[in-house]
Amino acid sequence: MPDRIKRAADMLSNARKVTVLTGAGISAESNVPTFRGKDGLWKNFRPEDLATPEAFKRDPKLVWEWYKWRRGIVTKCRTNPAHEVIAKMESRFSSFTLVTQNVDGLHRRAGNKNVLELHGNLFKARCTKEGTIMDLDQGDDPLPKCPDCGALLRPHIVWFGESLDPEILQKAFAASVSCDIFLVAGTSAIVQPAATLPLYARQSGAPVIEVNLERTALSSMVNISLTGKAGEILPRIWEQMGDCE
Ligand code: BV8
Repeated sequence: MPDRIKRAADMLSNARKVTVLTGAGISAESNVPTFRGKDGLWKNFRPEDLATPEAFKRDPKLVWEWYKWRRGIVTKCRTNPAHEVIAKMESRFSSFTLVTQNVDGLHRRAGNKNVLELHGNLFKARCTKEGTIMDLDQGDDPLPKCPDCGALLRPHIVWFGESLDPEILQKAFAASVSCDIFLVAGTSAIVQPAATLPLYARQSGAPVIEVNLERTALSSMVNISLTGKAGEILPRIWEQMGDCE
């Protein structure tokens, strides 16, 4: 493992354009629940009941209540060393794109600016009539309404069966096919189209480095697979990159 960490650090040290894809595992050490692990959200909740447009149509109060509960968890969380290294990377490379499937906003809290949030953001809402995206202040309202037109708001989250924002997805694809190195961390790489991004990078000639607690569907296709906690491995890579501060 120390050898592979050193190799990853050397590869990153020599890169100019870096793209990073993150998933729920990056926030696990901040105590934000993941989706598919032993204590993952999908062990206790059914995505069909909470994270589809049909679920929202059937029972918008229940869906809003679930997202409010998740916002409450995230509000109490702090960023962890994995978020902090990824934030420092943004100023280290001449071109850096962070693509995240996370909706918790912790990457921005850690200091990243160039973030493509593929699946939306827990702290934003969208007007169901006009599509306007806004910061969310739900308060005690079980069914928040648009301040402009009074229509029902919905969480600004990409649910299963919904298309991702084409502009954000296009930028994520472009950053994946044009980078020198692609780093993927804390994702089971199951949900599409996010899971395909590392494969696009690989096909375009960029080495892919994976950091995950366990092996994933991607592991056999990456150049370096590092198994362990992102909050421990990413700081070790950063330390070995040299001339970083
Ligand atoms: C779409 C709601 C067009 C938001 C989420 C092609 C093939 C098969 C299926 C499909 C396909 N294309 C589309 C689909 C369907 C579907 C899909 O991918 N299904 C999967 C399950 C097979 N995709 C879609 O519907 C997407 N839309 O493609 O539109 C379309 C439309 C109709 C029909 C066809 C196409 C929309 C996807 C939106 C997903 N929204 N959830 C919410 O409430 O938050 S997905 C949910 O999973 C989260 O958003 C999350 O971001 C995402 C990804 O999960 P991960 O982040 O990877 O988390 P997970 O728990 O799985 O894994 C955590 C990992 O961390 C683990 O590997 C663990 O080992 C690791 N870990 C844990 N701790 C640590 C760690 N690693 C390091 N350190 C640690 N400390």
